[in-house]
Amino acid sequence: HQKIIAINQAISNNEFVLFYQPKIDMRNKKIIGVEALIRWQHPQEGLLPPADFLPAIEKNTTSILLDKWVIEQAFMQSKKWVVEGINIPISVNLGAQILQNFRLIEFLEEMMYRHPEVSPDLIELEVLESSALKDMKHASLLMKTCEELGFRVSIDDFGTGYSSLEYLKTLPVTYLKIDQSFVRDMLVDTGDLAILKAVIGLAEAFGMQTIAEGVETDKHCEQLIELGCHIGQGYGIAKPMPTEAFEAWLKH
Ligand code: G
Ligand code: G
Ligand code: NA
Repeated sequence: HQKIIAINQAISNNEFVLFYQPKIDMRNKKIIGVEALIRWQHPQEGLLPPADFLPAIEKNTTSILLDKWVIEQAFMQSKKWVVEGINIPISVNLGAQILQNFRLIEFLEEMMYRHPEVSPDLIELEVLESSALKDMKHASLLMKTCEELGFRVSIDDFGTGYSSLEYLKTLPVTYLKIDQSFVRDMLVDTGDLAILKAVIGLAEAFGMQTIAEGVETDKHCEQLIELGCHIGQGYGIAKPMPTEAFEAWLKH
């Protein structure tokens, strides 16, 4: 409980920051998007990763506050980049609470109204397969409305949540992000390789693109391209970076 209070306080004190991790087309190394990943710049404990604070608020409305903060930051960052001629979509992660217990559409419409310079297709919403699954009917309706507003929607950590394929067929999803556990071991584990192939085939059949998470080596890149997954994200490409470091990375 103490932690939830501290996190609420930290939101008001502006102690959270976003790091940015590029997603590239591995065939030509061109950037196709960037994922915003939250960190807590704690005044005493230093820079804290999400694992240190998200679990405490996962089931609490504070997670909605934090996700709203992230979405608004993404709009503001996008506005700055658009002015500089950087038209790279920013993706944000949505927790289960904001999907289930919040008027997300009204909030997104408010963001569009307050930040008209930002085309909604520059904002991508990453929905965990496991949280979409909790109420597929609701999630699928929500995703459709987001897509109708012009946002991109992707399913995160795909392969870990046993999505109903029936629903997947009808979801307006741009990207399926393949969970890093399958990517990490694809070179040594034939089971993971088989899952990877199946997900890539499924995405193709449904007109979705795949993004491989956790790409750590050139060997992974080569094999993924061969399998038909062209977009990658991972430490082997670039780590999540603060804004200035990301902007410097872009120039190279
Ligand atoms: O950045 P890192 O690799 O430590 O992130 C760990 C996990 O935390 C990621 O899998 C991601 O889903 C989650 N996460 C990171 N940033 C956010 C955020 O802004 N909001 C939510 N809800 N989850 C996030
Ligand atoms: O689940 P999500 O897609 O949000 O994953 C993002 C998380 O994965 C972040 O915590 C990020 O730091 C981490 N991550 C990104 N690339 C790699 C990688 O190549 N290897 C590992 N182990 N973690 C990664
Ligand atoms: Na994500």
